[in-house]
Amino acid sequence: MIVDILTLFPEMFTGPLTSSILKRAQERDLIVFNLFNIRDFSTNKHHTVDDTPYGGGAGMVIGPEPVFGAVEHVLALRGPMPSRVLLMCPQGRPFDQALAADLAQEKHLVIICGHYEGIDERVREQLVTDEISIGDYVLTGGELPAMVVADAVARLIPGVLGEDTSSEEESFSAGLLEYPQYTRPREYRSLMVPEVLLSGHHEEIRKWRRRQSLMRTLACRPELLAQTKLEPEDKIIIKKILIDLRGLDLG
Ligand code: 4GY
Repeated sequence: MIVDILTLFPEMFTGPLTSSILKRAQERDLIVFNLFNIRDFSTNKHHTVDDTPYGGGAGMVIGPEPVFGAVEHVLALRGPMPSRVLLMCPQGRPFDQALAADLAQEKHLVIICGHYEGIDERVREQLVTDEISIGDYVLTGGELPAMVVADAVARLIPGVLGEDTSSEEESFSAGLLEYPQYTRPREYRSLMVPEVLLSGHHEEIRKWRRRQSLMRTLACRPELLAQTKLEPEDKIIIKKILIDLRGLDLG
């Protein structure tokens, strides 16, 4: 996959793209990240990209000219391949794992990062295929959201997390919160690892983890259960959890 990122602050991406998993994915040619400075596509003599808003108001708006220039440049570079052009903005579609999985199927992504008060509306109308929001808060620019999307998408590309990730296990846990994880030592400051995990009884461990995932999801994010396709055994486990809770005495 090729990911072309259009930004006024390319240096913001250096850390995330040159560390850890994203670094290794690029070394293995599983993903290519290219950074383009929108300012390089300004054609005026001081290379400005923003201007005061028509109609008045505070702040500055990034004009259409350098953004059209940058997007048309990367689309021409990549030739006739299908591209998705993403704009990171609070009014976009809420980003979630399903959207990440959809984007991970693409050959070419372009991510436009706005800054200041916003971007000229004609960019949205003419160039953008997907407006995406990472959450209901306002940031100073689209750069951090672009990194969030790039990271979530990259780890879904086959080989990026290594060869031994089971997509069967992934789809089994899809839509549920993760179960608790432990490693050595078995006892730390008198805090014990749950006995079942030391037992070597693989079926018991699997059932314990499933129950933990369901309990966490019920407690922290019950709305996720409505969108999740549960296994037949899950309904039984949830009934048991609810029966156990009914007997819970808080004193
Ligand atoms: N939240 N999710 C977000 C954001 C900043 C002004 C347009 C968000 O995705 N993007 O807060 N973006 C704004 C700043 C220009 C982008």
